[in-house]
Amino acid sequence: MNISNHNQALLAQHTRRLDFLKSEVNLPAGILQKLKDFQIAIPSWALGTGGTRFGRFSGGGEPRNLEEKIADVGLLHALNQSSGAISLHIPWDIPTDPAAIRTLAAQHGLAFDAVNSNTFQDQADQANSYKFGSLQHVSAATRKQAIDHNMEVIKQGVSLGSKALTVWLSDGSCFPGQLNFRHAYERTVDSLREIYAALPADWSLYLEYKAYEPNFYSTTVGDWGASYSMVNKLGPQAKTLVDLGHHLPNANIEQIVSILLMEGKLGGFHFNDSKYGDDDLTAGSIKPYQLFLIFSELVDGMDAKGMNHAKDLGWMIDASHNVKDPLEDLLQSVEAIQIAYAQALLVDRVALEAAREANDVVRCQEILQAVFRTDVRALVAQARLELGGALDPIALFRQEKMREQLIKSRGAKTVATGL
Ligand code: PSV
Ligand code: MN
Repeated sequence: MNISNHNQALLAQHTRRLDFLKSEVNLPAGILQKLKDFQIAIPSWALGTGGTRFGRFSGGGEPRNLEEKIADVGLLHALNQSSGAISLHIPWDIPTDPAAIRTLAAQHGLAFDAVNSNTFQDQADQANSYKFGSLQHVSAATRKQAIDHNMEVIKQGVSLGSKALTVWLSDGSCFPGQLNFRHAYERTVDSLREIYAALPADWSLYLEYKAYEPNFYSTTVGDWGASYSMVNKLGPQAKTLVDLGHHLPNANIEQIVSILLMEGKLGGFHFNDSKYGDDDLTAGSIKPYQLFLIFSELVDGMDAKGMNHAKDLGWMIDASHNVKDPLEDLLQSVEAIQIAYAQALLVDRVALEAAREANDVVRCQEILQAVFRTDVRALVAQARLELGGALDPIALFRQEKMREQLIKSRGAKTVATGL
Protein backbone atom coordinates (compact mmCIF):
# COMPACT_ATOMS: atom_id res chain seq x y z
CA MET A 1 0.00 0.00 0.00
CA ASN A 2 1.52 3.28 -1.05
CA ILE A 3 0.54 5.73 1.66
CA SER A 4 3.15 8.35 0.88
CA ASN A 5 2.16 8.69 -2.79
CA HIS A 6 -1.45 8.97 -1.72
CA ASN A 7 -0.62 11.64 0.87
CA GLN A 8 1.60 13.53 -1.55
CA ALA A 9 -1.26 13.79 -4.04
CA LEU A 10 -3.61 15.20 -1.41
CA LEU A 11 -1.15 17.35 0.50
CA ALA A 12 -1.82 20.74 -1.10
CA GLN A 13 -5.56 20.45 -0.64
CA HIS A 14 -5.11 19.19 2.93
CA THR A 15 -2.77 22.06 3.85
CA ARG A 16 -5.28 24.59 2.48
CA ARG A 17 -8.04 23.09 4.64
CA LEU A 18 -5.91 22.95 7.76
CA ASP A 19 -4.73 26.55 7.30
CA PHE A 20 -8.33 27.67 6.94
CA LEU A 21 -9.30 25.87 10.15
CA LYS A 22 -6.37 27.46 11.99
CA SER A 23 -7.44 30.88 10.73
CA GLU A 24 -10.95 30.31 12.07
CA VAL A 25 -10.30 28.59 15.40
CA ASN A 26 -7.75 28.87 18.15
CA LEU A 27 -6.39 25.36 18.49
CA PRO A 28 -5.58 24.57 22.12
CA ALA A 29 -2.00 23.52 22.83
CA GLY A 30 -1.52 19.77 22.73
CA ILE A 31 -4.69 19.01 20.78
CA LEU A 32 -2.84 17.18 18.01
CA GLN A 33 -0.97 15.01 20.50
CA LYS A 34 -4.25 14.10 22.21
CA LEU A 35 -5.72 13.09 18.86
CA LYS A 36 -2.64 11.08 18.04
CA ASP A 37 -2.74 9.25 21.38
CA PHE A 38 -6.40 8.34 21.08
CA GLN A 39 -6.82 4.72 19.95
CA ILE A 40 -10.14 3.01 19.36
CA ALA A 41 -10.33 -0.77 19.66
CA ILE A 42 -11.90 -2.74 16.84
CA PRO A 43 -14.21 -5.63 17.75
CA SER A 44 -13.22 -8.86 16.10
CA TRP A 45 -16.89 -9.53 15.33
CA ALA A 46 -17.27 -6.40 13.19
CA LEU A 47 -14.90 -7.54 10.46
CA GLY A 48 -17.52 -9.62 8.73
CA THR A 49 -20.89 -8.45 7.52
CA GLY A 50 -23.33 -8.36 10.37
CA GLY A 51 -26.59 -10.14 9.94
CA THR A 52 -30.11 -9.57 11.13
CA ARG A 53 -32.47 -12.40 11.95
CA PHE A 54 -33.71 -12.07 8.37
CA GLY A 55 -30.46 -12.66 6.57
CA ARG A 56 -26.80 -12.01 6.09
CA PHE A 57 -25.23 -10.77 2.90
CA SER A 58 -21.51 -11.41 2.89
CA GLY A 59 -19.49 -8.99 0.82
CA GLY A 60 -16.68 -11.49 0.31
CA GLY A 61 -13.13 -11.71 1.58
CA GLU A 62 -14.28 -11.90 5.20
CA PRO A 63 -11.64 -13.12 7.65
CA ARG A 64 -11.85 -16.88 8.15
CA ASN A 65 -9.91 -17.08 11.40
CA LEU A 66 -8.35 -15.03 14.15
CA GLU A 67 -5.13 -14.50 12.19
CA GLU A 68 -7.08 -12.97 9.32
CA LYS A 69 -9.10 -10.81 11.72
CA ILE A 70 -5.85 -9.47 13.11
CA ALA A 71 -4.64 -8.81 9.57
CA ASP A 72 -7.83 -6.82 8.87
CA VAL A 73 -7.41 -4.67 11.97
CA GLY A 74 -3.74 -4.26 11.03
CA LEU A 75 -4.88 -2.94 7.68
CA LEU A 76 -7.22 -0.45 9.33
CA HIS A 77 -4.48 0.65 11.69
CA ALA A 78 -2.00 1.10 8.85
CA LEU A 79 -4.54 3.35 7.12
CA ASN A 80 -5.64 5.47 10.08
CA GLN A 81 -3.05 4.83 12.84
CA SER A 82 -5.92 5.03 15.34
CA SER A 83 -7.17 1.46 15.50
CA GLY A 84 -4.28 0.01 17.46
CA ALA A 85 -6.20 -2.61 19.42
CA ILE A 86 -8.54 -5.53 18.86
CA SER A 87 -11.25 -6.77 21.19
CA LEU A 88 -11.89 -10.52 21.07
CA HIS A 89 -15.11 -12.39 21.74
CA ILE A 90 -14.73 -15.91 23.18
CA PRO A 91 -15.55 -18.50 21.82
CA TRP A 92 -16.02 -16.74 18.47
CA ASP A 93 -12.25 -16.23 18.63
CA ILE A 94 -10.09 -18.77 20.40
CA PRO A 95 -6.37 -18.09 20.43
CA THR A 96 -5.07 -21.66 20.09
CA ASP A 97 -1.46 -20.45 20.14
CA PRO A 98 -1.48 -17.27 22.25
CA ALA A 99 2.24 -16.58 21.87
CA ALA A 100 2.01 -16.73 18.08
CA ILE A 101 -1.15 -14.59 18.08
CA ARG A 102 0.54 -12.00 20.28
CA THR A 103 3.53 -11.86 17.98
CA LEU A 104 1.30 -11.50 14.93
CA ALA A 105 -0.66 -8.68 16.56
CA ALA A 106 2.56 -6.93 17.60
CA GLN A 107 3.78 -7.12 14.00
CA HIS A 108 0.70 -5.09 13.06
CA GLY A 109 1.23 -2.68 15.98
CA LEU A 110 -1.86 -4.01 17.75
CA ALA A 111 -2.63 -4.61 21.42
CA PHE A 112 -5.45 -6.72 22.83
CA ASP A 113 -8.27 -4.73 24.32
CA ALA A 114 -11.02 -6.11 26.58
CA VAL A 115 -11.96 -9.76 26.07
CA ASN A 116 -15.68 -10.51 25.89
CA SER A 117 -17.43 -13.56 27.28
CA ASN A 118 -20.42 -15.13 25.60
CA THR A 119 -23.16 -16.71 27.69
CA PHE A 120 -25.90 -15.56 25.36
CA GLN A 121 -25.51 -18.46 22.93
CA ASP A 122 -25.24 -22.19 23.53
CA GLN A 123 -22.13 -23.91 22.26
CA ALA A 124 -22.25 -27.41 20.79
CA ASP A 125 -20.27 -29.04 23.61
CA GLN A 126 -21.91 -27.37 26.59
CA ALA A 127 -23.84 -29.29 29.24
CA ASN A 128 -26.42 -26.72 30.31
CA SER A 129 -28.45 -24.35 28.13
CA TYR A 130 -28.59 -20.56 28.49
CA LYS A 131 -32.11 -20.44 27.13
CA PHE A 132 -33.34 -19.08 30.48
CA GLY A 133 -30.28 -17.08 31.36
CA SER A 134 -26.74 -17.66 32.54
CA LEU A 135 -25.47 -15.81 35.63
CA GLN A 136 -29.07 -15.35 36.82
CA HIS A 137 -30.14 -18.94 36.08
CA VAL A 138 -32.32 -20.83 38.56
CA SER A 139 -29.94 -23.78 38.33
CA ALA A 140 -26.66 -23.50 40.22
CA ALA A 141 -25.00 -25.83 37.70
CA THR A 142 -25.84 -23.51 34.82
CA ARG A 143 -24.62 -20.50 36.76
CA LYS A 144 -21.39 -22.33 37.52
CA GLN A 145 -20.89 -23.19 33.88
CA ALA A 146 -21.30 -19.50 32.96
CA ILE A 147 -18.95 -18.42 35.76
CA ASP A 148 -16.36 -20.97 34.64
CA HIS A 149 -16.63 -19.70 31.09
CA ASN A 150 -15.91 -16.14 32.24
CA MET A 151 -12.90 -17.38 34.21
CA GLU A 152 -11.66 -19.18 31.12
CA VAL A 153 -12.05 -15.96 29.12
CA ILE A 154 -9.95 -14.12 31.71
CA LYS A 155 -7.26 -16.77 31.28
CA GLN A 156 -7.33 -16.39 27.51
CA GLY A 157 -7.11 -12.62 27.95
CA VAL A 158 -4.15 -12.90 30.29
CA SER A 159 -2.31 -15.01 27.73
CA LEU A 160 -2.77 -12.21 25.19
CA GLY A 161 -2.02 -9.25 27.43
CA SER A 162 -5.61 -7.97 27.74
CA LYS A 163 -6.46 -5.97 30.83
CA ALA A 164 -10.24 -6.15 30.98
CA LEU A 165 -13.18 -8.52 30.79
CA THR A 166 -16.43 -7.22 29.33
CA VAL A 167 -19.51 -9.04 30.53
CA TRP A 168 -22.70 -8.55 28.60
CA LEU A 169 -25.61 -10.72 29.69
CA SER A 170 -28.72 -11.34 27.68
CA ASP A 171 -30.30 -12.64 30.90
CA GLY A 172 -33.82 -11.48 31.58
CA SER A 173 -37.32 -12.62 30.74
CA CYS A 174 -39.75 -12.47 27.86
CA PHE A 175 -43.04 -12.48 29.73
CA PRO A 176 -44.44 -10.90 32.89
CA GLY A 177 -44.31 -13.29 35.79
CA GLN A 178 -41.61 -15.48 34.24
CA LEU A 179 -38.85 -14.23 36.52
CA ASN A 180 -38.43 -13.30 40.14
CA PHE A 181 -36.60 -10.00 39.58
CA ARG A 182 -35.03 -10.02 43.04
CA HIS A 183 -33.71 -13.55 42.74
CA ALA A 184 -32.40 -12.89 39.25
CA TYR A 185 -30.60 -9.77 40.46
CA GLU A 186 -29.12 -11.47 43.54
CA ARG A 187 -28.01 -14.56 41.63
CA THR A 188 -26.38 -12.37 39.00
CA VAL A 189 -24.48 -10.40 41.65
CA ASP A 190 -23.37 -13.61 43.39
CA SER A 191 -22.14 -15.05 40.10
CA LEU A 192 -20.37 -11.80 39.22
CA ARG A 193 -18.68 -11.86 42.63
CA GLU A 194 -17.07 -15.19 41.77
CA ILE A 195 -15.88 -13.88 38.42
CA TYR A 196 -14.61 -10.69 40.03
CA ALA A 197 -12.61 -12.75 42.53
CA ALA A 198 -10.77 -14.35 39.61
CA LEU A 199 -9.69 -11.01 38.11
CA PRO A 200 -5.96 -10.29 38.12
CA ALA A 201 -5.11 -7.23 40.23
CA ASP A 202 -4.42 -5.01 37.21
CA TRP A 203 -7.62 -5.97 35.37
CA SER A 204 -11.03 -4.31 35.14
CA LEU A 205 -14.42 -5.90 34.80
CA TYR A 206 -16.82 -3.95 32.59
CA LEU A 207 -20.49 -4.71 33.11
CA GLU A 208 -22.45 -3.74 30.01
CA TYR A 209 -26.17 -3.01 30.24
CA LYS A 210 -28.85 -3.24 27.60
CA ALA A 211 -32.52 -2.31 27.76
CA TYR A 212 -33.96 -5.15 25.69
CA GLU A 213 -33.18 -7.86 23.12
CA PRO A 214 -33.03 -10.79 23.06
CA ASN A 215 -35.32 -10.69 26.09
CA PHE A 216 -38.32 -8.47 25.46
CA TYR A 217 -39.98 -8.06 28.83
CA SER A 218 -37.11 -7.56 31.25
CA THR A 219 -33.33 -7.55 31.15
CA THR A 220 -31.56 -8.20 34.43
CA VAL A 221 -28.75 -5.74 33.71
CA GLY A 222 -31.13 -3.51 31.78
CA ASP A 223 -29.90 -0.01 32.43
CA TRP A 224 -27.07 1.97 33.94
CA GLY A 225 -28.78 1.91 37.35
CA ALA A 226 -28.69 -1.89 37.49
CA SER A 227 -25.11 -2.04 36.23
CA TYR A 228 -23.99 0.76 38.56
CA SER A 229 -25.51 -0.85 41.64
CA MET A 230 -23.93 -4.20 40.77
CA VAL A 231 -20.44 -2.87 40.04
CA ASN A 232 -20.56 -0.94 43.29
CA LYS A 233 -21.18 -4.20 45.12
CA LEU A 234 -18.31 -5.92 43.34
CA GLY A 235 -15.48 -3.51 44.09
CA PRO A 236 -13.13 -0.93 42.61
CA GLN A 237 -12.08 -3.01 39.60
CA ALA A 238 -15.67 -3.30 38.37
CA LYS A 239 -17.13 -0.54 36.23
CA THR A 240 -20.07 0.12 33.95
CA LEU A 241 -19.74 -0.11 30.19
CA VAL A 242 -21.94 2.12 28.05
CA ASP A 243 -22.96 0.83 24.63
CA LEU A 244 -24.67 3.67 22.78
CA GLY A 245 -27.28 1.37 21.24
CA HIS A 246 -28.45 -0.10 24.53
CA HIS A 247 -30.81 2.58 25.79
CA LEU A 248 -34.51 3.13 25.50
CA PRO A 249 -35.33 5.73 22.81
CA ASN A 250 -34.28 9.32 23.55
CA ALA A 251 -32.33 8.45 26.70
CA ASN A 252 -29.96 11.26 27.63
CA ILE A 253 -26.73 9.28 27.27
CA GLU A 254 -24.51 12.32 27.82
CA GLN A 255 -26.03 12.80 31.26
CA ILE A 256 -25.61 9.11 32.12
CA VAL A 257 -21.97 9.31 31.11
CA SER A 258 -21.41 12.43 33.15
CA ILE A 259 -22.83 10.87 36.31
CA LEU A 260 -20.97 7.57 35.92
CA LEU A 261 -17.71 9.43 35.34
CA MET A 262 -18.26 11.65 38.36
CA GLU A 263 -18.88 8.55 40.47
CA GLY A 264 -15.69 6.93 39.16
CA LYS A 265 -17.68 4.04 37.72
CA LEU A 266 -17.50 4.60 33.97
CA GLY A 267 -15.29 1.88 32.54
CA GLY A 268 -15.66 1.80 28.83
CA PHE A 269 -17.60 2.48 25.71
CA HIS A 270 -19.09 0.63 22.80
CA PHE A 271 -19.59 3.13 20.00
CA ASN A 272 -22.20 2.72 17.31
CA ASP A 273 -25.29 4.60 16.18
CA SER A 274 -28.96 3.87 15.89
CA LYS A 275 -32.31 5.24 14.90
CA TYR A 276 -34.47 2.79 16.80
CA GLY A 277 -32.61 0.43 19.13
CA ASP A 278 -29.45 -1.61 19.07
CA ASP A 279 -29.11 -1.00 15.33
CA ASP A 280 -25.33 -1.33 15.27
CA LEU A 281 -24.95 1.40 12.66
CA THR A 282 -21.78 3.36 11.94
CA ALA A 283 -20.85 5.73 14.79
CA GLY A 284 -21.99 9.26 14.00
CA SER A 285 -24.09 8.23 11.00
CA ILE A 286 -27.47 9.16 12.48
CA LYS A 287 -26.92 11.37 15.53
CA PRO A 288 -23.53 13.07 15.25
CA TYR A 289 -24.63 15.89 17.58
CA GLN A 290 -25.37 13.37 20.32
CA LEU A 291 -21.94 11.81 19.80
CA PHE A 292 -20.36 15.25 20.18
CA LEU A 293 -22.39 16.01 23.33
CA ILE A 294 -21.29 12.69 24.82
CA PHE A 295 -17.66 13.49 24.09
CA SER A 296 -18.10 16.95 25.50
CA GLU A 297 -19.19 15.39 28.81
CA LEU A 298 -16.40 12.82 28.62
CA VAL A 299 -13.69 15.44 28.14
CA ASP A 300 -15.16 17.68 30.82
CA GLY A 301 -15.58 14.82 33.31
CA MET A 302 -12.18 13.27 32.63
CA ASP A 303 -10.42 16.62 32.92
CA ALA A 304 -12.22 17.30 36.20
CA LYS A 305 -10.64 14.11 37.54
CA GLY A 306 -7.26 14.58 35.88
CA MET A 307 -7.76 11.41 33.84
CA ASN A 308 -5.76 10.45 30.77
CA HIS A 309 -8.18 10.60 27.83
CA ALA A 310 -6.45 7.87 25.89
CA LYS A 311 -5.80 5.37 28.65
CA ASP A 312 -8.22 5.72 31.52
CA LEU A 313 -11.37 4.50 29.75
CA GLY A 314 -11.84 1.59 27.34
CA TRP A 315 -12.76 2.89 23.88
CA MET A 316 -14.28 0.33 21.58
CA ILE A 317 -16.54 0.16 18.59
CA ASP A 318 -19.43 -2.29 18.67
CA ALA A 319 -21.14 -2.05 15.33
CA SER A 320 -21.67 -4.44 12.50
CA HIS A 321 -24.47 -4.36 9.99
CA ASN A 322 -25.74 -5.72 6.79
CA VAL A 323 -24.91 -3.47 3.87
CA LYS A 324 -21.51 -1.73 4.01
CA ASP A 325 -18.05 -3.12 3.48
CA PRO A 326 -17.11 -3.78 7.15
CA LEU A 327 -13.63 -2.28 6.80
CA GLU A 328 -14.86 0.92 5.16
CA ASP A 329 -17.56 1.11 7.81
CA LEU A 330 -15.01 0.83 10.61
CA LEU A 331 -12.87 3.55 9.02
CA GLN A 332 -15.94 5.78 9.00
CA SER A 333 -16.72 4.97 12.63
CA VAL A 334 -13.20 5.71 13.83
CA GLU A 335 -13.18 9.01 11.96
CA ALA A 336 -16.59 10.00 13.37
CA ILE A 337 -15.37 9.27 16.90
CA GLN A 338 -12.20 11.29 16.34
CA ILE A 339 -14.19 14.21 14.95
CA ALA A 340 -16.47 14.23 17.99
CA TYR A 341 -13.44 14.01 20.29
CA ALA A 342 -11.61 16.81 18.48
CA GLN A 343 -14.68 19.03 18.65
CA ALA A 344 -15.11 18.31 22.35
CA LEU A 345 -11.50 19.40 22.88
CA LEU A 346 -12.33 22.73 21.20
CA VAL A 347 -15.18 23.67 23.54
CA ASP A 348 -14.40 26.83 25.47
CA ARG A 349 -15.16 25.41 28.90
CA VAL A 350 -14.51 28.64 30.77
CA ALA A 351 -16.96 30.56 28.59
CA LEU A 352 -19.49 27.72 28.80
CA GLU A 353 -19.31 27.62 32.57
CA ALA A 354 -19.67 31.40 32.78
CA ALA A 355 -22.74 31.28 30.53
CA ARG A 356 -24.22 28.53 32.69
CA GLU A 357 -23.62 30.49 35.88
CA ALA A 358 -25.35 33.47 34.27
CA ASN A 359 -28.28 31.31 33.14
CA ASP A 360 -27.49 32.46 29.61
CA VAL A 361 -29.10 29.52 27.86
CA VAL A 362 -28.73 31.04 24.41
CA ARG A 363 -25.01 31.54 24.88
CA CYS A 364 -24.56 27.95 26.11
CA GLN A 365 -26.13 26.65 22.92
CA GLU A 366 -24.11 29.06 20.77
CA ILE A 367 -20.86 27.89 22.34
CA LEU A 368 -21.56 24.19 21.81
CA GLN A 369 -23.05 24.49 18.36
CA ALA A 370 -20.32 26.81 17.07
CA VAL A 371 -17.88 24.00 17.79
CA PHE A 372 -20.13 21.26 16.47
CA ARG A 373 -20.48 23.14 13.17
CA THR A 374 -16.74 23.59 12.80
CA ASP A 375 -15.25 21.27 10.23
CA VAL A 376 -12.36 19.61 12.07
CA ARG A 377 -11.69 16.89 9.52
CA ALA A 378 -8.40 18.50 8.47
CA LEU A 379 -7.21 18.42 12.07
CA VAL A 380 -8.02 14.73 12.42
CA ALA A 381 -6.31 14.10 9.06
CA GLN A 382 -3.24 16.00 10.25
CA ALA A 383 -2.99 13.72 13.29
CA ARG A 384 -3.16 10.72 10.94
CA LEU A 385 -0.57 12.24 8.64
CA GLU A 386 1.88 12.87 11.48
CA LEU A 387 1.50 9.26 12.60
CA GLY A 388 2.17 7.90 9.11
CA GLY A 389 -1.44 7.12 8.21
CA ALA A 390 -3.37 8.06 5.08
CA LEU A 391 -4.93 11.47 4.58
CA ASP A 392 -8.03 9.80 3.15
CA PRO A 393 -8.12 6.17 4.36
CA ILE A 394 -11.30 5.15 2.54
CA ALA A 395 -10.11 6.62 -0.76
CA LEU A 396 -6.83 4.73 -0.43
CA PHE A 397 -8.65 1.50 0.51
CA ARG A 398 -10.62 1.84 -2.71
CA GLN A 399 -7.74 3.01 -4.91
CA GLU A 400 -5.66 0.05 -3.88
CA LYS A 401 -8.61 -2.30 -4.40
CA MET A 402 -8.09 -3.81 -0.98
CA ARG A 403 -11.42 -5.59 -0.78
CA GLU A 404 -10.82 -7.13 -4.20
CA GLN A 405 -7.43 -8.36 -2.98
CA LEU A 406 -9.00 -9.88 0.13
CA ILE A 407 -11.62 -11.64 -1.99
CA LYS A 408 -8.88 -12.97 -4.22
CA SER A 409 -6.86 -14.40 -1.35
CA ARG A 410 -9.70 -15.56 0.92
CA GLY A 411 -12.56 -16.23 -1.48
CA ALA A 412 -15.91 -14.61 -2.22
CA LYS A 413 -17.97 -16.78 0.06
CA THR A 414 -16.13 -16.59 3.38
CA VAL A 415 -18.11 -15.89 6.54
CA ALA A 416 -16.46 -14.48 9.67
CA THR A 417 -17.52 -15.75 13.10
CA GLY A 418 -19.71 -13.40 15.06
CA LEU A 419 -23.34 -12.37 14.82
C1 PSV B 1 -24.93 -6.98 22.77
O1 PSV B 1 -25.89 -6.38 21.98
C2 PSV B 1 -23.53 -6.42 22.49
O2 PSV B 1 -23.56 -5.02 22.47
C3 PSV B 1 -22.52 -6.92 23.48
O3 PSV B 1 -21.45 -6.01 23.61
C4 PSV B 1 -22.03 -8.15 22.80
O4 PSV B 1 -20.87 -8.67 23.34
C5 PSV B 1 -21.88 -7.61 21.39
O5 PSV B 1 -23.06 -6.83 21.23
C6 PSV B 1 -21.70 -8.61 20.32
O6 PSV B 1 -22.81 -9.39 20.17
MN1 MN C 1 -21.87 -3.82 23.06
